[in-house]
Amino acid sequence: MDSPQDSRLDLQTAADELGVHYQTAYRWVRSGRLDAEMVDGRYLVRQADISELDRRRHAPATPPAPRAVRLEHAADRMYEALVDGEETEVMKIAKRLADEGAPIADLIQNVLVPPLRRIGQGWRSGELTIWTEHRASSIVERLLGELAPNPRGRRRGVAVVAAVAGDRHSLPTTMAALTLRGDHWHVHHLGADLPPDQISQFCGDHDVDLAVITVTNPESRPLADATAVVLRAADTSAIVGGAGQTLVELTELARNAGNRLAK
Ligand code: B12
Repeated sequence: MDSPQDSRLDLQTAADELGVHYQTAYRWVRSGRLDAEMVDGRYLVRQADISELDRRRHAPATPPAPRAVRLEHAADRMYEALVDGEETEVMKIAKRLADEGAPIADLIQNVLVPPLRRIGQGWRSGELTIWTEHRASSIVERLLGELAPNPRGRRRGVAVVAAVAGDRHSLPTTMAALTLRGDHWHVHHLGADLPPDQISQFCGDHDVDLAVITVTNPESRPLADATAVVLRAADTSAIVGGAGQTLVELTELARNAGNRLAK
């Protein structure tokens, strides 16, 4: 004899037990969510399958993974997508996090920086080709363009972001520019490889409150520091920083400079 769990019920009775409309139970059968057997033109469902589905429907939802773990996981997927040149996937990963409310600086720092550093290491060791790095960098460039924030409200002041002549790493200047924009600065993003006299001239002509000079190529550090000295002498606040430092540090340094200006 069948045990009660083996007994089979028609679909209407199964729907009643599950507390759903017949059509819903029918859709679940069609989609494979509920096992059923067709006998003489009728669906029959095992009591055990009804109980199991009922249990799953009422089980507490799995708690979402802590944020840091989710970002780390996203960074791993981002690395794979960048190395494979899967631009659609890159956009999907980043936009999903942005839609969930991840601040731009967090997204860059936790989801884009780790893969780029890994790509830099792979390129250096010969594990990755130069074109893999170039393709990944181009994708990141386009992604950052899509993510550019434009928050409402009063601006803290006018900032310029640039890297000096000899430093061709423009991506970190974009990261800095977006971070400051997200933190309510009005930002002129001048990019990389800029002669220092051009930076000074721009600051003089545009009433700039703060110049941020990003350094990624260590050989450019002396010129970046010298440029900052010239800017400060002309009464423009200037901060120099980059490789190995974070966007949180940048935000704090910029805010401190802004507070000094306000006094
Ligand atoms: C992409 C890339 C390139 C691209 C740049 C494309 C572009 N459009 O930007 C190209 C191909 C042009 C390039 C060229 C070179 N590169 Co390159 N590059 C990289 C790579 C992979 C990513 C750069 C990046 O986007 N960094 C941003 C993130 C990932 O790094 P980060 O340090 O955390 O950056 C943060 C700070 O900059 C901060 N920040 C920005 N502004 C400010 C300001 C302040 C005040 C503060 C506090 C913080 C801050 O924001 C970022 C995020 O937090 C790096 C790897 C790496 N580790 O960075 C190599 C890397 C920087 N490159 C390197 C090298 C050697 C070169 C070349 C010399 C190679 C060559 N033989 O030609 C040339 C130099 C060209 C030049 N004259 O500048 C080395 C530098 C080694 C070193 N000595 O430190 C690295 C580290 C790769 C490696 N592992 O060897 N590169």
